[in-house]
Amino acid sequence: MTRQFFKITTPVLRLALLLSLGGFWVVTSMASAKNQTAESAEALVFTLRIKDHLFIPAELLVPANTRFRLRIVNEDATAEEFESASLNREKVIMGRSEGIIHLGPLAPGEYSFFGEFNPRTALGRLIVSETGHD
Ligand SMILES: [Cu+2]
Repeated sequence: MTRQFFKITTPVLRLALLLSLGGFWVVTSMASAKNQTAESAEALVFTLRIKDHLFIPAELLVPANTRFRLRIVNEDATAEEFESASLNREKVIMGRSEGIIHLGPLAPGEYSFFGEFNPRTALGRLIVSETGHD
């Protein structure tokens, strides 16, 4: 039901959505300018939920060329494994618990991931977008 919301096709809309979601990131990145400190990178967190063997949102917008943490909250009772060949990551998240994956800096593009324990339903991707640099 949130699918329409995340099916953003134009770069301008994607950028607008990214900026609205990443307001916190904008503040921290402006503060650190080009020499991003470990501290500001640690402050940037994006959350992905697992519910009914689906990733929510199925498309997650994140900034390019920036380190960030992907927090994965598994609301299902059963374990799931986040897996992505393009991100070179896999992590088991037990039922009703959460995990953190450190990612980036990533080049702009789309990086697919899936839940290895429910590969037909648990599908998603990171949309990595450039934002206007200073
Ligand atoms: Cu695996």
